[in-house]
Amino acid sequence: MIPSPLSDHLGTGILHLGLGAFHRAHQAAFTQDAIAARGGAWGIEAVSMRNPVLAETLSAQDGRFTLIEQHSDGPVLRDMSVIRRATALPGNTDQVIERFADPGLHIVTITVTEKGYGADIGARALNQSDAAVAHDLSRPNTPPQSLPGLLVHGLKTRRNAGLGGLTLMSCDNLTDNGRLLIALLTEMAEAHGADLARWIEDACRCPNAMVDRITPAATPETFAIAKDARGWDDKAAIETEPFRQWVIEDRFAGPRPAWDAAGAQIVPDVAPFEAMKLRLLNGAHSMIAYLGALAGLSAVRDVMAEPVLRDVVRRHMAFAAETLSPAEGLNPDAYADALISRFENRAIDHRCLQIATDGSQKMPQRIFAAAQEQALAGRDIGTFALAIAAWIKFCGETDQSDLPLNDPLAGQIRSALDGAGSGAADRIAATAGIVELAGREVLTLPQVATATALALERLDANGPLAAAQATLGDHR
Ligand code: CS2
Repeated sequence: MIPSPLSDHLGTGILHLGLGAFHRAHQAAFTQDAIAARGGAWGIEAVSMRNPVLAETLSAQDGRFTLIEQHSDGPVLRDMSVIRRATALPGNTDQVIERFADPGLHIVTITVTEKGYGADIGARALNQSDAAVAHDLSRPNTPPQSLPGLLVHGLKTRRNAGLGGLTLMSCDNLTDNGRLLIALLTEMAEAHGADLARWIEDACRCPNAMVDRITPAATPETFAIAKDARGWDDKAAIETEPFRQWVIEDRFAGPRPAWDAAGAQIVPDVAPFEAMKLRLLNGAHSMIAYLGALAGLSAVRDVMAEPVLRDVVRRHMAFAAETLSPAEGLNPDAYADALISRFENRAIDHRCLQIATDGSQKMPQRIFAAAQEQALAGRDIGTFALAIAAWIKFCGETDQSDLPLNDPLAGQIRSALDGAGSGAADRIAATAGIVELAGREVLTLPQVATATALALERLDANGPLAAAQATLGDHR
């Protein structure tokens, strides 16, 4: 066990929204290391947006938890103490808003998943048909219900206290996440008055950030490892891989932890790193999740143990790499090889069904955008068609099984697929007709529609392994 190096009296300069597994394995670890290296009052107050259980658990443990890093030669355990306060948002909205008026607060970080922003990710604006967003826009003087609403209430409180602006950083897998966040904040702030919107634009900064660390949901095995090592029941323990990466745009409103001393890259432009991660790692993850689930395989590591699936995943990374603009310091081929090893890590039980959730929010930036660029440039869309077909088939099959489709557009997907004929082309056209699906236009491009129909027919007729084999045969 690596003991925590942090003092008991650490100020909380960071407010984090979205107290999930990823935050504890990624940002908490970088921040604890940054404080150990260079100091600073950078303790974290973490807010659980929906589920109060984890906030209660962490509070009962004084914010301490065990981070289990699964190296090839065995686990390394770390005593984490950087989270100084854990709060559940339900029932405590006023208290969280008040925190913004703390002069010691400089940074708000966010991991609420793709769907948590109340955004129309295609239009890069607030999603007006989201009930929480609509509420916050029409009744700005009542307690907020959406993330942008909450942030704007907090920022208004800060401005009214006469304090300077904040850095607000999205750490979710969305294209240009910082620019998206500032656009949502200013749009929401307009409902409170143009002066607040201008203050946010002038005083606050939203850097783009690429975050990476594969962190599955904890299992009973996770808790058993922690208990063995510590002798007490750590119900907030989490397992993760050794690898971690954080690339942050150098765009801060005020001070920041020395995250670079902990290995984070602070760069002028995050876009090339972000595109490589979204298209190679996350794109391949979604492909693995849908093919794996259709094949009855439980985890990423099981999919990687099937040679034909492993090969089609590596091939997909090569296709995805062709869509990247060359950038200094990036080597997509070496990155892809490293990803294969990370996905093969036998100690990481990363479930296909976990990654398969919220496909409508993930496919646009992981698969659709790259497929569209390739098709419009007249290039082969290769494995992209297989990934899209696997998602459509997964949605249809999940709908008919006991397992509910876990997606904010589940209702729309269900009615589109239920109303379509059983033929591959019909299901693709029905999916392309879901107006809320960002990037759906790609499915209407003739090259994409034809290749996806072929892949879907192969999945229907012979299953995922044979479909992967046939795709590989087409693209030697
Ligand atoms: C995964 C990501 O669940 C998913 O959709 O693709 O959470 C992935 O594990 C992380 O982005 C890795 O950094």
